[in-house]
Amino acid sequence: MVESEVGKDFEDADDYERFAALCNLVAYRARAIHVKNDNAIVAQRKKRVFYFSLEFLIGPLLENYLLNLGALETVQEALEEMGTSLERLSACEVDPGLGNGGLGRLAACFLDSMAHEGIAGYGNGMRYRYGLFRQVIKDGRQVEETDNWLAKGYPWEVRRPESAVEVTFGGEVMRHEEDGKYWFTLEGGETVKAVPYDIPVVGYGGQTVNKLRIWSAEPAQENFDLDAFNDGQYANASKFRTDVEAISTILYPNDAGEHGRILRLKQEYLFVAAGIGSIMRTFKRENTRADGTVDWDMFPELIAIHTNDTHPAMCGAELLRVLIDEEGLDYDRAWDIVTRTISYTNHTVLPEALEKWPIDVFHRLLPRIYMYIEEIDRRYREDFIAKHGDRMDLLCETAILWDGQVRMANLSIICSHSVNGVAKIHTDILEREVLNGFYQLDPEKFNNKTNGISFRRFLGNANPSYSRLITSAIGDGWLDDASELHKLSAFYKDSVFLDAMTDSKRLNKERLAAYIKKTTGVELDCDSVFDVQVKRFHAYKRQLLNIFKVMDVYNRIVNWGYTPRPTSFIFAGKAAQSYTYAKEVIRLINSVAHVVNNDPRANQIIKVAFVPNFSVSNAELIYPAAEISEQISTAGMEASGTSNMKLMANAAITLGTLDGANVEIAQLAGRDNIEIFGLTVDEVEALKSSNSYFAWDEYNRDRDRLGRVVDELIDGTFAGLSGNFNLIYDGLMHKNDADFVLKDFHSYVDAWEHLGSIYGDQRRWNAMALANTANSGFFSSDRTIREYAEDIWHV
Ligand code: H53
Repeated sequence: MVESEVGKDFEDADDYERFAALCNLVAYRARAIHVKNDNAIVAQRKKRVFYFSLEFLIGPLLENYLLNLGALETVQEALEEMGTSLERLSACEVDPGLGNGGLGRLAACFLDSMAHEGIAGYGNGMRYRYGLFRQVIKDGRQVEETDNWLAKGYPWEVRRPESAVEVTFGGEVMRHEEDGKYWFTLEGGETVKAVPYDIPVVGYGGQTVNKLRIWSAEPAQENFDLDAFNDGQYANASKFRTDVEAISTILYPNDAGEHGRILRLKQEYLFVAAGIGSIMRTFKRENTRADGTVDWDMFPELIAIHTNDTHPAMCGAELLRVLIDEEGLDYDRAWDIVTRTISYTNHTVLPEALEKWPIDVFHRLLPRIYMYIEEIDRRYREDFIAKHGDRMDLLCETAILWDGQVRMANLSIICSHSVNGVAKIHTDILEREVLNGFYQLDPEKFNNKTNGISFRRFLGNANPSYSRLITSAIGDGWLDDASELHKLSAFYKDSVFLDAMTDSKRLNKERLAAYIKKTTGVELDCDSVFDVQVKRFHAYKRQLLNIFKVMDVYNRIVNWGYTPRPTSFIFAGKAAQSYTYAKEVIRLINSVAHVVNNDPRANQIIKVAFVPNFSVSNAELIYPAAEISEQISTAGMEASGTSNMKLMANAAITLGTLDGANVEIAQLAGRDNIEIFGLTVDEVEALKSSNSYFAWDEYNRDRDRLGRVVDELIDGTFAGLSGNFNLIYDGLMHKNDADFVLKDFHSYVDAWEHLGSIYGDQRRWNAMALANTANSGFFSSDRTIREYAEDIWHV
């Protein structure tokens, strides 16, 4: 293979060439299965599911695909025999940063699970030229560097120029009339060619191979300006190209936050229009009758389109446009097809993440789509007034066009037959508050689908020593069906098993410690507790609360002779480039690390490490080594969280608030096996609505510990690396601590100390940790996908 791929002997090829040859071998096999699957889908008239998402954080694929194809060990052994190793070749694989965080990774886990469940499920996304920025830390600060993930090419993708779709922006809508009939066309505007790249998605068991299709924007025509070139204006000569390619150049680095740029709207329409264009082509090919007519009734029977957050909200309007303008269906028939085909998942309650676009911007960029949105909105209002004329309050909450803006969440909901949240408590909050208007009107539309994760990747691939231990005890059926992990409950009192857990964790801690030493220079003590918080930086996720705990513990060690359980506090995560507050928290953590790690009075007991550039690949090193899983968001704010599930599976004990999926983790693992603290959702809501919370009261109540930590933000204690932390101080003390960090501080530190007091009894600790793994199977994305398939997609 190496010979035919790179024209060299295996001996002469370098690691990357060997790696690429191995990928091609796997992809070759995968594509053969895919073609067989595709033929069967057509023959059996099987329904297809299209998962539209602006983010797919797929991670490195090689080891996962070898595991799924049942070839992992064989390949490992073969490579050893050839004088190299899988580990060595895998290290060559890029980690495509085509997503920001939870939402993008969830989409990737769903692809894996759809293939495992034998569903014909396809991802539809964007092929960003540059993925999410690479994070480096300089003087404690996050600095963003370009992620040129395609520099060496990407061995898994195949470019499919023959399947390109033309997409038009701008232009003018013209009305035509003949014989009492009228219709509209879009004239002029800028036409862009969306070119798809396909990446195989290999399901566990090797029976099903689906694909992820990502779109790249290219000029529809080569308009090279020869005159400009001859004039020496080289950049101008190919300006037509750079303008168009800008659409798929970058991933917006926002996670559950604002997306206010016009280019973002272009991205959203590009991948929606291209995806629907390509679905249409296939549908018509397979459903055109002998007389040339198309069997449109079959459309919702054979196709489900799922919209991940509001980013693909235009799916409804675009499908409507194609069915009416291009295929000549009447409005009512087309609308019925749209609403039976489309479904929507909401992933956040943060108001700033529910996208809104100014009508004038929208109208100018997408005039025909805007007309359809106007018509959807007009009919919605008409229907509403006929049915609930006395509830104008509900109409202003639920209409699409309001206050000069297009409300994308409302558009998504109105075009969908199903709306779901991503954890029980999140769906409750949607129904009770955020989307209550829609819920009152149509409660049946709402349902919950608690998120899940891929156990094969995040336990099987990521944690070989623990996986081997589990498999030796209960067999490897858990890879296929994670609920089999329940069988581990037979080992809660098995001292041999429990002691083996310590050995496995130790190996993983050493592996992580070596990585941290290499990337940060910080040396961790593998006898200390590994306390881990890894996720995006966001005020509501309260990394600040965690570092306040560290500052307090440090103060007490240095001043009061306190001896806590020795602990390594490990953080990782990126902040959106423009999110100054979150970036300040990163700087604070690094500044505290700088002081603590260099203070001989404390650094034998505690250390702080910030792992730079959190990504799928280093996440796979971090989860297996974790012992405490920090899930400490302000109650009501984290829709679900998924790192909580990955850490639970890897035998870390959750220290968390009753928020997101933590609530379900507590129920499943049992309250004795997880440490819950802090305000509940109801308490947060009560404090907010009564205006009875005052940050200064918390500060004054405890000047010795909490007050001191707050003061240290601005008194120079941690200013050594790059200055004080006035912005954070202001947020707490002058903006009244919107995330209740001070309020939850004491219950949080007490809860942490309680966990530390248990840790000394390793067998007790491991039994608790094992109860977590044993009860984590519910959080398999296979289960989540089965629920989507049954309740929403009907496949
Ligand atoms: O989606 C995850 C949730 C998590 C939530 C996250 C998310 C994004 O990553 C981006 C945008 C958005 O609206 C939500 O914050 O709680 O677990 C997957 O559902």
